[in-house]
Amino acid sequence: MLNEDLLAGDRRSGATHADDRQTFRVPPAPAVPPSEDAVTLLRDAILNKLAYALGRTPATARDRDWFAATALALRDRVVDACLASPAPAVPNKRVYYLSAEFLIGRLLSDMMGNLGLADTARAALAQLGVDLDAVAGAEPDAALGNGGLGRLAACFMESLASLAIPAYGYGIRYDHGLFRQLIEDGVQREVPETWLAEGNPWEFERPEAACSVGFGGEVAMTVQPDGSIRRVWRPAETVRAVPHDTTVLGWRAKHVNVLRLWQARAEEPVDLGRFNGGDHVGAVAERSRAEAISRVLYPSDSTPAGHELRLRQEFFFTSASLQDLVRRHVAERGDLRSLPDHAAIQLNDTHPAIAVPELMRLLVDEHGLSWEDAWHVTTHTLAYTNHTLLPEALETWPVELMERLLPRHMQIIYLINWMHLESLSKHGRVDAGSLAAVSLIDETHGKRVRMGHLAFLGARRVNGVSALHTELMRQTVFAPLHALDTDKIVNKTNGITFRRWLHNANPGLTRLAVEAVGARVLDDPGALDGLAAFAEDAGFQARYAAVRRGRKEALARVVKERTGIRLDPGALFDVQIKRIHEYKRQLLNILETVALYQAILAEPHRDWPARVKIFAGKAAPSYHQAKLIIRLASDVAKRVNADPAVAGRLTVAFVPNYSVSLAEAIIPAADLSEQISTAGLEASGTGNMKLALNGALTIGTLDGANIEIKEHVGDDNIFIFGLDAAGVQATKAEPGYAARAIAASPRLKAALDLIASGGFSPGEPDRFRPLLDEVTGPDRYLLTVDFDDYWRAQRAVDAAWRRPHGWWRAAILNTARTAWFSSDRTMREYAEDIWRVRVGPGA
Ligand code: 26W
Repeated sequence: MLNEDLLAGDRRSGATHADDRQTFRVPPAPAVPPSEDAVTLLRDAILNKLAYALGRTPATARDRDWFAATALALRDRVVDACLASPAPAVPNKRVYYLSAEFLIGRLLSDMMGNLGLADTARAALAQLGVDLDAVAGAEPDAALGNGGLGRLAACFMESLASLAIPAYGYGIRYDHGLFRQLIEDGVQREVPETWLAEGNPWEFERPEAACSVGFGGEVAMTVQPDGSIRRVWRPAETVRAVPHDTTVLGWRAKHVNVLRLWQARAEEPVDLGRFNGGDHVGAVAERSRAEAISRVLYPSDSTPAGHELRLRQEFFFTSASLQDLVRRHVAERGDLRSLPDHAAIQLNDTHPAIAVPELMRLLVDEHGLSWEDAWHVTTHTLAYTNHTLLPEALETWPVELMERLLPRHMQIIYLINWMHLESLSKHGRVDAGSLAAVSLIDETHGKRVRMGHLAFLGARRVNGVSALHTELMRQTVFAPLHALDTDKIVNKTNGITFRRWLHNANPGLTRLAVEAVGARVLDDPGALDGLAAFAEDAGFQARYAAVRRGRKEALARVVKERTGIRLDPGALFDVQIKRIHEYKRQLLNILETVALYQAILAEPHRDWPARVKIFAGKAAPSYHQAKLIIRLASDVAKRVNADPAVAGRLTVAFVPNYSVSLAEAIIPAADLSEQISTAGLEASGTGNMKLALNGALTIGTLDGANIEIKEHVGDDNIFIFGLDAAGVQATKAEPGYAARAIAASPRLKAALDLIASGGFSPGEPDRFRPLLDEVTGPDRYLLTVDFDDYWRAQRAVDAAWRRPHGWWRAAILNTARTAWFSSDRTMREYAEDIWRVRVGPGA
């Protein structure tokens, strides 16, 4: 078995093979068909794994077995790439990306693609009578995340490896990822997800690198020989953190990083004292309590659960990760005061914000640094990314809970806060009243620790994820802190990895791009702009449209299978795929669907273009309004799809169990991308980028990264509507806006009335009352105010769709002009401005 160090490029006994390694290089992906030898070699390796690692024969092997055998054979190649890497054993600086979520999805095509072995693997399996697509379909999604934040972390990991930036991802190895969504009579039901049920061929368990994480207990004071006082935390309980490493392979296998996910285990599997005393159940109770920490992902990305278990999860992975990187630094460099020169730690939102006091504790209590030195190290090593300004999503923890679970950390937080407030009042920079706004403790709802403020103070840089979001951070939630340090907040607009979201998800479009602008587009997404020259070319347009058509036919098969609904691939595919949330306004889209349905019924002889409305997304299990939105979408689908009067013109489908894999099927098939959040509320969005790259036109508000997408694709190639962020603010200051907007829009009123009269819930007119009460009452998300302009923009879409030449021109220009949204660009910016780490060779 390989040891940790080999894979991590972290070989302590270092120099022995360094020279050999320099001479090895994994060849780039072949542009020519795979050689017979390569196919035979891989075929035999797969057969070997099937027999000796899985104990199966080809005759009895299921797709899942072929998947595991193929993954294991490819994993060997990744290890070879790692051994052949020219990267130094001890890089000058490493990036550590701490995230409670990594929404990875499947890894097979990612690994094959980056190894350049996709065609070889297909041919190797074909020789065994096995279909690669069936094998790939047998891989479960690693759904260790809720949505945007988790998927972003996964894209970043892939880009870091592709740029050869030495990096570790650190997170939690949840036994159960995001729940599986069933839709029964329009109602979401959650079923546990079991991605590990048949093992995980990609990971290496590393028991030898485990460490212990403490909880509870008390803080003792000891007097040192020199008379100084040292505080020592004596936890009441410790939990074992066992790392599981997954290799993260960069494009063309040039570099390999590690994603290290921690699993919680009891220190002792059974309490022998209790066991021998006859208490057999009690003897294992501790074990369940410890192991609960990595049992399941919290399924909400809108409101913090506030449970003690969640705080235990956050501290568990943060502490284990910091202990791990501190140990590595001490082994390699000795003195922890040089940590900022060799490590950059990125906090993905506030979930790992407890890193601020934990790093201080490790440095001061465990390694004997002075408070001043430790604070310097901490604030020059940590950086923090904010992903949301929604007030209900900002994390705070009750002081009482923190004191009980993490007593030493609470002391450190108080001390950081005291020094922070002291220095401000000493310099006369803020009056006593404003101190409350910058304090780490919020005293307005009981005493609570503000995790965003804590992360802000502990970080050298704080970033937002789109230009607008960063500006709003400065003006709203972080305004008081920003005023104290105006250089700290910077923008880093999100990105997506093109390997997954273009090359692997849309091989047809990728081939077309390679033919049109050359193979260098595979290495340099900037080359996509060469497609602009073909935007008007009728022949090219026809081929681009044919690729889309193929993907729409494939999606239609998936939708038929999952919902029974038949989609016409010739229709405009209008998609809204994302978590269900009121601010994302799926309800606005449904209202427009109802209004369109009514309009077609009212004017059946107009030439309505055929449109298919596709929805997919999960609602947090306790988010009742979101679940009701799913129900309404399903109920509208039921009536509309059954009504012969609109057949062939309007079809509605809610596709269950949205996931990374389903996104990979929907995105290349989309004609229209719905990005219609209330302006100012979507921090960035990344689905918007994936859809635009694949040539869907956006209908959207001036929110998040939509604004930057518009700047890149041009005003003529996007449909913008609605209030901007300033308009939203102004409108909210004038109560009664909803009633006025409804009175001014007979179309909106009719749609609301049809829902309220039970038009989609026969015999139960009150079914959607809570949604209607929100929209007609407070309308916090301004659906009523934006409705008419949204309707107008949708009719502009209809008009554009009727002119295919113009439509395909715009689609091609979207693909050509979205290269900037590559997460390689985002990672380069982090590397330069935040981490100050060198981008590796060849990148
Ligand atoms: C504690 C509950 C909770 C959990 C997760 C609150 C908030 C979150 C995340 C911060 C929500 C999230 O995923 N935000 C999304 O982050 C994406 C990546 O930056 C952005 O593209 C999305 O706009 C943003 O909603």
